[in-house]
This record gives sequence, C-alpha cells and structure tokens, in this order.
Amino acid sequence: MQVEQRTFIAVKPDGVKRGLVGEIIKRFETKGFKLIGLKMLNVTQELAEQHYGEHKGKPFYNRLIEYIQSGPIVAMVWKGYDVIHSARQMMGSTKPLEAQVGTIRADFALVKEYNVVHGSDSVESAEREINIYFKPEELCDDYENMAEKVIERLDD
Ligand code: IDP
Ligand code: MG
Repeated sequence: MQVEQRTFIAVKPDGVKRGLVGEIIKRFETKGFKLIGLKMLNVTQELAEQHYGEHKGKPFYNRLIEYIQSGPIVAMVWKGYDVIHSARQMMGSTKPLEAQVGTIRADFALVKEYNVVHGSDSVESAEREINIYFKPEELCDDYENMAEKVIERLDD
C-alpha cells in the first residue's frame, strides 16, 4: 500500500467568498498533513474544462464549469499518510446533507452546487490535478514537517 501520497485540494469560489480559507487550511494542518503547494487563482475556461473533464456530458457540467469560475479559488497540494482518502473523509460527501457531521461539507455547506471544497479522489486524479494547477518547481517539499515523522515511525 502506498502510504505517502499527495493530493490536490481547492477551496472553491463559494468557500473563498465566505471566508472559509483559513478554516479549511487549519483542518488539514491540524490533522497532521504537510502543505507543499498553495496559490490563489482565477480558473480559466480551459483550466475548468481540464479539471472537470470527467464530468463532461453530465447535466450539471455547464453549471459546474461556471461555478468554479465564479471567483478565485485557493489551490493547494497536501502530502502525508493516506492523504487522498483521509482528505475525502474530512471533506464529507458531495451532497452536504449526506456528509457526516464534523466534515467540512456538513459543517459549512447546504447543497452540492456550493460545497466549498474540492479534493482528488484517487492517486491518478491527484497527480493529474496537481499537474493542471502547479508546476513542479512551485511545490515546496524541502522542509521538515511532522507528517513525515509519522510515516517514518509507522510499524506496518
Ligand atoms: P466530489 O467533488 O465530491 O468529488 P464529483 O461527483 O466529482 O464530486 O462532482 C464534482 C463537483 O460537481 C461536486 O463537488 C459538485 O460541486 C458538483 N456536482 C456534483 N454532482 C452535482 C449535481 O448533481 N448537480 C450539481 N452539481 C453537482
Ligand atoms: Mg470528484
């Protein structure tokens, strides 16, 4: 099993507008993950289509492409033990009403159309999404962080 992973997380435009950037970063930081990439940007039509290509043809596709361009996002890369799955758990289900209490979407969102956060769903999509939003030289992995100590000391 691959324990050290990287994932792409974004605070979506509704999350930025509502002032949830710090809260969302804090959850990943205090969980013990390592922040290795961070930028604020306006998503272009091209980026939006690249990011959400898998949803092309679905009824909500056009609205999704519009939503992700409705204001700046905060794009991040987080690294750590099983971070892809863990981050998805911390985000909660796509539909906030079905998300477990205590997750970001349950705590801060009402509807799937405005669910404040994005997170990669697999190793492949994480690498793909990181490469869409970040150049390799924009990632700062060269500092010591507790997340790495955790992995060094794992027994299994
Ligand atoms: P995820 O963000 O939990 O991975 P996906 O199924 O990959 O969910 O969908 C991407 C995004 O598209 C969701 O986060 C949500 O904002 C939006 N979305 C998903 N399903 C619907 C829908 O049925 N109507 C409107 N928007 C949707
Ligand atoms: Mg998804």
